[in-house]
Amino acid sequence: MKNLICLLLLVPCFALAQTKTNLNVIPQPVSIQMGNGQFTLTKKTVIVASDAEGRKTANYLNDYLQQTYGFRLDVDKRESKNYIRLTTKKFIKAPDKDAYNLTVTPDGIAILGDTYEGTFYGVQTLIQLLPATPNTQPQAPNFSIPVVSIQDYPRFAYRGMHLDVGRHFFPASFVKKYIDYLALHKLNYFHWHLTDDQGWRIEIKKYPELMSEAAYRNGTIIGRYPGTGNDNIRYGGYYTQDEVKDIVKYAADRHITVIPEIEMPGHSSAAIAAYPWLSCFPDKRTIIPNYPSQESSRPDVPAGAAHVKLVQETWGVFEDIYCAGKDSTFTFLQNVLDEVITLFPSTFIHIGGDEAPKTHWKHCPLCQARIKAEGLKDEHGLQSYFIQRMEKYLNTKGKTIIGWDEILEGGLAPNAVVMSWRGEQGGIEAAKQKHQVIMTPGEYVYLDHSQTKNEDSVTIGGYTPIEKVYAYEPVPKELSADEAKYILGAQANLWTEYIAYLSKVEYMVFPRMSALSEVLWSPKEKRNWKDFEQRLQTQFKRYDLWKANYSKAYFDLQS
Ligand code: TNX
Repeated sequence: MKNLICLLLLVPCFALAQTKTNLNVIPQPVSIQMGNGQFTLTKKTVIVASDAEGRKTANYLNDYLQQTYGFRLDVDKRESKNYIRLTTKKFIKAPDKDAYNLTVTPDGIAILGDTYEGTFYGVQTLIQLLPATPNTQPQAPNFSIPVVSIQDYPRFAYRGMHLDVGRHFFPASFVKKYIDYLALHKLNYFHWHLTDDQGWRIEIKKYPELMSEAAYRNGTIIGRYPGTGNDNIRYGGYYTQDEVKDIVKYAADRHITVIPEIEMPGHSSAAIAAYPWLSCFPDKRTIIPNYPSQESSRPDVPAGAAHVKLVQETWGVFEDIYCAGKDSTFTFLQNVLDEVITLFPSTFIHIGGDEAPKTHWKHCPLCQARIKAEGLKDEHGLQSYFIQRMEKYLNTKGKTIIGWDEILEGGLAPNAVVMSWRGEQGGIEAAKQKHQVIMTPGEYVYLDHSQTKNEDSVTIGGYTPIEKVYAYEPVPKELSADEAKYILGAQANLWTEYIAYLSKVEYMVFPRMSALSEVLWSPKEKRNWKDFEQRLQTQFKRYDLWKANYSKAYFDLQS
């Protein structure tokens, strides 16, 4: 019928069909032009890929087809009549290096990427043109894909997701699955939070007690105090360097950069438990008069006792941090980073910087001597000295540091990238100082917050429903066009105090990761909640297809 109308009106059907642009693709592409007719993908369809990298992408697609629908396609260098063609060739005028064009005609599907990343993102879009329901005929697939022409590229260069493996440990196989989810959402940075008060998670050969001591604690602590979880069991684990290399490669094959985070100077109880000399007060218990100790509220620690050196078994912010007065602290951290940087090709290395109480430094003679010798104003100046000293070291290795917005305290290290988490203010300030910024404001993109007011699983608090994530705008109005260029993009964080199991990770990130992907990829003017909501219905089916758990909070909100 439509064909007839096209003929009668003598207009190209491509043009006529342009109004129907909803293909249920998330994130929404830059431009979609629907055509007429369809391509049928069958067992006879051949993936045409002419070079080695193209064949890698073809294998990725085949692995997806195998896992999801139970079949693979032949891959060939030669042209075929019934094809999915993967080509990578510099565009004459590419809007972005990650740009791709995807063209479906009745004969086949052509994906053309400006770079291999672009081709890969084209394949991600193709994946979403495939059925969102299981394949009932694995031996004889018959998938209809509408004739369409898509031009697409991302809005932001940094599209990230974070995972805290310090509070709870997740096996390497799950980390890979998480990376797969990022790839399916066209995200390109995985921020791996590897060390915290409750566990050290990366093998460092020079310091074996990081593995034997710092990687384990007593009890899994789902609640706030020991006694509420599975107490007195040794809980923990770490990734061997071989596992880390394998994960980094797995991510690189999906065009995802893994950024390791080694926290300093705070959130360092686990390392201090293994090597107490990293603390300003290495004795098991240090009594400081009038010390406002948090831990004194714990039943097993007498009031006035500032610290018991242990891998923490409760959540929070702890006052015993790396000692900034001792050179041996810096030597330790440099040696740790020496091993870390051999494992991670990422230019960015995250060194934390958040939530570092200054109480110990205030009472530590060596820290006070350092403040004097370096002409620093106070302990905040010492924090800045700490970060700058580590930055200088990493710069000599060709690395750029990222730090949480507390690294603004006492002055930013010269080339530091700021991750703005306590709202957007830190990011705004950093951009004004011409520093690069990654936005991760808690209110919008902390996926440890609950997604419904009727949350029946335990969360850390906060209320961040999917609409809120979707409404997030990473470029603050306060910035001029020039300053806005310093906003590299944004990232959602998954802190795991109350997330101990794999299915809970999925429950917390889905569907909000899908909203994030559209915030980071799609043109601002294309963002439309009502339209997204429609496409989300298909995305829910895809989660089922991927056998991924997800929150049904969205449906509660509708009822
Ligand atoms: C703050 S965000 C932290 C984390 C917690 C998180 C809980 C940041 C840099 N620090 O240590 O896990 O809040 O939402």
